[in-house]
Amino acid sequence: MLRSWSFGSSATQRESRRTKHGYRGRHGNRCRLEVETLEQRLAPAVFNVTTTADGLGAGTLRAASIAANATAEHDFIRMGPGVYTLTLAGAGENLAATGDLDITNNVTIIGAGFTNTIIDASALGDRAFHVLGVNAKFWGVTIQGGTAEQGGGISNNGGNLSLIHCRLRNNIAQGITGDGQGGGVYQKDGTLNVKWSLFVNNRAIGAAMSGVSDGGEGEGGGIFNEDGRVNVHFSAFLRNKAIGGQGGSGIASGGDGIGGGIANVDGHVFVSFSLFKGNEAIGGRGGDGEDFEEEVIVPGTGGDGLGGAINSQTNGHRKVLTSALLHNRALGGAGRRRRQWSRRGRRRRRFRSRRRHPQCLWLVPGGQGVNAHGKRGRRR
Ligand SMILES: [Ca+2]
Ligand SMILES: [Ca+2]
Repeated sequence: MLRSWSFGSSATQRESRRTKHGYRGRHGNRCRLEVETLEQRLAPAVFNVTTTADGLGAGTLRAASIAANATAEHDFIRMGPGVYTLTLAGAGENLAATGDLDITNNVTIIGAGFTNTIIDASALGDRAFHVLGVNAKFWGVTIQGGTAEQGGGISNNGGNLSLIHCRLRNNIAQGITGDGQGGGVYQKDGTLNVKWSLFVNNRAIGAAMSGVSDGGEGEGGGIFNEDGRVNVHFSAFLRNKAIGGQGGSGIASGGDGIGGGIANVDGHVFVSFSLFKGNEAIGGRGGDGEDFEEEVIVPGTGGDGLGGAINSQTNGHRKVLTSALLHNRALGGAGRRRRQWSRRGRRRRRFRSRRRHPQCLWLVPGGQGVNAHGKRGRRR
């Protein structure tokens, strides 16, 4: 319990001075020392990560995460330079014991700069971090190599996530039975603040499907946001991709590739003083299908490519100010070959088509003009 010395009123305390007979106020009145019990104070702890290895032993990033979760205070985790490789597999667990590092209490993770402190989840078979309804702030780290259906690098479920001087690269949201959402970050019902950070070569990939199922959608190569708020300032999105999955053989369509850099569904996205370059939204190929009555093989249609840089649905809100959008592309997926039988034998012809998706707004290939609506990506 914290305690303090009290010298009577605060005014007297400020003006008191020590004499050889004790403390006296400005007007010479003697003050009596008292001990006063204060309310419970929460003192944050600093957990230093002292090894780049993974595990539950002392000094690991995992142990620091578990320890920070265990206290009610907003703690700090400090990491020096090095490549911190996460290896303790076990996805679907939410206490940071295996797989991703789950954050269940407010925390700030501080690295030595994103070129020096690298958190690598490529051997984990899971994303790197999972924020569950709390405040999580990252400063000066790279997060790379993570894989999950939602949030290859980080998943933020209802929390406040801040990425400052950070880099997310080579993370993949891989759909297994459907959509892949948020190669770098997946967010649902939360707030994401990105400042002075890089998203590089992250991918959201829809699952390739079988039977009559359409291919899964790839949504948000860099960031996928649903019902939340995303603020991006002084940051760059480079070569991120949203790729739709291939449709099944039952005349199924390819999945859409939506938002190479950012995909926004029913949420808010605000971008300023940032660069989007070389991001792509690519629709998946339609699957081969057979119509036995007509004796034709009917290919499924290709998925749409929507928003090479940013895609925001019409019931979402997005604002892009003073930013550069260069060489981003939205490509529709191709239909498969169409083979048709006739009495004279088989003949083949190319069949290409794309589904329309009128509810979406997306940026044209090349990314000129943030208010360009409804332009279709070119066919492949
Ligand atoms: Ca804590
Ligand atoms: Ca976990």
